[in-house]
Amino acid sequence: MPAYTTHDIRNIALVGQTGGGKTTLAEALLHAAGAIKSMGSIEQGNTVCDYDPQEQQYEHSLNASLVWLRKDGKQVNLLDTPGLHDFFGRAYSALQAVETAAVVINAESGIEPATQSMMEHALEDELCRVIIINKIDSPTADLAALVDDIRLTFGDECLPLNLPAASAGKVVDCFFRPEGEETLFSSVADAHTNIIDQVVEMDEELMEIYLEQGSELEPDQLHAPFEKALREGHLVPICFTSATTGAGISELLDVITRLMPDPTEGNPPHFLKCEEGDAVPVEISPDKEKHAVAHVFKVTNDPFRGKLSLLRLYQGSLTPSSQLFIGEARKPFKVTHLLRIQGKDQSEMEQAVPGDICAVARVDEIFRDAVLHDSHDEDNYHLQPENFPMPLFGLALIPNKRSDDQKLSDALHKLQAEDPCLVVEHANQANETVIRGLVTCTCG
Ligand SMILES: Nc1nc2c(ncn2[C@@H]2O[C@H](COP(=O)(O)OP(=O)(O)O)[C@@H](O)[C@H]2O)c(=O)[nH]1
Ligand SMILES: [Mg+2]
Repeated sequence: MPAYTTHDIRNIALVGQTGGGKTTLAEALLHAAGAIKSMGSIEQGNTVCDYDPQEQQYEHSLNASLVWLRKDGKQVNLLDTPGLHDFFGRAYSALQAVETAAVVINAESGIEPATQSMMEHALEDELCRVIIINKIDSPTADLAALVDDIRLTFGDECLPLNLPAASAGKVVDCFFRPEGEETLFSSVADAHTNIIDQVVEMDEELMEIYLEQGSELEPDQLHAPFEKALREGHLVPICFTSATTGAGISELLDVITRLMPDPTEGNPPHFLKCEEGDAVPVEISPDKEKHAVAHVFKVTNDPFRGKLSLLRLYQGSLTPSSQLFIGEARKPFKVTHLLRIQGKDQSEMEQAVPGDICAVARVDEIFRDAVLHDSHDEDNYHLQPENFPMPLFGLALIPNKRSDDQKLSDALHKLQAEDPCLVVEHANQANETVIRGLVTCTCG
């Protein structure tokens, strides 16, 4: 049995412009929680998330990576996503698996195109959102102006949960224990009042208590309205961090474990039963006694380790002996290797509970976006289609040797299976293979 329940799980995707510090932030969170002994860096090419040799060579994330940590009994599953526009499909796929999108903004460069896309996309997907302003150690960052800019661009519901301290190097909590030190701008008392005012608007009874009691509400009294405010987009908390100095990292871990939704919270996933041209919404609940229903949000093909399928379990439990159908297939496969993923490392799991993110190895028939289930009652179930950006650029490929045709075709189909925004076509007239992607360098 796992040492945690569905209520203990927090699923978070780190999204945003490349260079904002998402991969370093994941590393810092793992380190702070004791999941890794020392912190790797992008420059040394030894982070847990960017383990692919190409990622290390380019010093950019190219794939969504799954890592996990345990803090105060909570199981935090983090998906670090690529911020390059070329790989938005991979970032959007990761958003399908989580309750919370953590949009990372680079304090040096402010709001960038990917910030905008990810904020909008997460809202469309009805996810809870939190903004992380990273690189607060930068001497060129104007943090007060950035907060104003964020509120102007994304609305007044964006409110700081903590603030950078006047003496750089740490942040001051404005929510749990708002007795504070001097801050770089604004004040702890103002930030505290603004957050509480925003949260109590979700609950009339609490509003009355608040008006009688003043601002002495306990964080526990605020949990339900806080979660509702996140779910309804009425509140987008802002947290400050420096992934390299460690400022704000333990505070961010607290925010994740104490305030972010568990899989029974947040907005429920939209599953559809698609039959004879009709798509009817169906309810899925994070109940471990019900039939298992999982969605495959990522597949990778490793030449040595074979196919790895990352899945989010929405209902029921999984064990290595579970027998699962892939989509509408009549014959099930046996899970055998149910895996927990830590970057490139894998460890066997005895059981997955509803809401957890895990992986299944070496099942060639699984494809990205497949629904895996253990009863024919859930045949024809699909997760509502994601609004992926359309591929815009095309590149014709001709192998050097005609005899390499098959090799090229196999490699491209594997790539296509991994990236929802990559399309491989055969142009019959010209007898050419054409790949289409989001920008030219995807195809280069
Ligand atoms: N000064 C500073 N540099 C950072 C911080 N976080 C990340 N970096 C650096 O910013 C660069 C991009 O970081 P990375 O984690 O790859 O960003 P990602 O593209 O969002 O994943 C790397 O050189 C990091 O060392 C930070 O908090 N402060
Ligand atoms: Mg990265």
